[in-house]
Amino acid sequence: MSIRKSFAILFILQTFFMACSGNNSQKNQTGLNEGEVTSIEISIEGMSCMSCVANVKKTLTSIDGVMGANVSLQNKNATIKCNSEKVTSEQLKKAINKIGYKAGDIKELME
Ligand SMILES: [Cu+2]
Repeated sequence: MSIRKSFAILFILQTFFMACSGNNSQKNQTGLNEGEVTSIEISIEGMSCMSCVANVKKTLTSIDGVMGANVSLQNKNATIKCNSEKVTSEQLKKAINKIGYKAGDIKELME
């Protein structure tokens, strides 16, 4: 087999695998949309600037089961979209407290 040929095969395989993983993540997303998804609002004390906001957002979105987080400096809260089978609001609260802010009231938002 020539070197050129094996490169071509490698390229085809790579494209194939990339297409596969793309499909998988799409499947996962639709799976998550079929239920178990909740929106939670957690009040947060101690945020004073945009880097606090970014910090909280980064921490929340890195938690397994969290699909998205919107952190508001003005409202002193975070709106979190998550899979309730993977993550609890207590876990989210703990994560916020761990990085130096104070998580307070939790509100479950109706979709
Ligand atoms: Cu700050």
